[in-house]
Amino acid sequence: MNKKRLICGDKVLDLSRPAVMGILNITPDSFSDGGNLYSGSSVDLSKTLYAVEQMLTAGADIIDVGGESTRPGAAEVSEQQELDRVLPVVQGIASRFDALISVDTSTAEVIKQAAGLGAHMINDVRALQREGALAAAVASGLPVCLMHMQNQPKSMQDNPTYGDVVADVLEFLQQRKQICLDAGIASDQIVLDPGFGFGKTLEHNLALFAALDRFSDDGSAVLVGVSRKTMIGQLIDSTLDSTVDKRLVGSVTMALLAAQSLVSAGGSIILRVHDVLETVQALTVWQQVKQFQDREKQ
Ligand code: YH5
Repeated sequence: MNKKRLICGDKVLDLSRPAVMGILNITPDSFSDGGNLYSGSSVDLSKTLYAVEQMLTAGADIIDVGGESTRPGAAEVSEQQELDRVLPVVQGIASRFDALISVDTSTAEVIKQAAGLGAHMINDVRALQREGALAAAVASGLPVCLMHMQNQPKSMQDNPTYGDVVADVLEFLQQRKQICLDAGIASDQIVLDPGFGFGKTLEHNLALFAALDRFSDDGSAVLVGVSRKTMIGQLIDSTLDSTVDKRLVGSVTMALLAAQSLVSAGGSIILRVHDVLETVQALTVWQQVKQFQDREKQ
């Protein structure tokens, strides 16, 4: 059963309505907001905390801190580099804000140390497949998001192929979920994510999007990350792949559609977005209209 909440250490994330996860990219080279939290070659903590404050004021429910760029073509970072980027930021947020912090990492040591500093959730684009990651997640006692990715960021967009993309991705996530259950993570602490843009063509992404409700069939909350991604550009203009800064309205539209499809299926959703204010505004308007409509129907 979907309990409609996650137990995140000393905090609870309410999933009885769509939750918004604001993206905090602590990488010098990230895809849409690369390096904007950097001064020279190191993370600028005061700029970063200001960005966090902005997202919280705009209504973010979670802040997702990531120190590895996973955009198509990106090279891997070393463990030490990731630790150096992520830990001071997790510590800074935890000590200054009453915020729910998620860590976007696949690295066991980052999971361990971030949890020790007060992180509340583990978001892993490699679904805890790296050496030691599963054990570190179990030991943290925190909820986990398992994402599907075909191949690795460096080459994932070269020629992605599937038999049946929805069946293949569902099967992978169910397998990974079972492994987490066997390792002792509770079912209602596991979030599933089809991994939009991670080793997928536009066709693959659209097929997964149309089948979003199936990812919540077993009661799992679903995380959806489409914000500013290539698929939005392709949908807006298939010849030009409109540039990243023109993808705001498309991103918000897609977030709202994802929320609608999961909510009407009785599921829970976390939306991972760059544009927190705009996404929260769309969700709020929708919810108020829906409340009124539901009342009229009684
Ligand atoms: C996600 O979807 N994404 S970071 C591919 C792109 C553009 C942007 C051009 N972490 C997700 O934002 N975690 C990232 O194609 C994530 N789900 C979860 N759970 C990469 C990113 C991006 C990727």
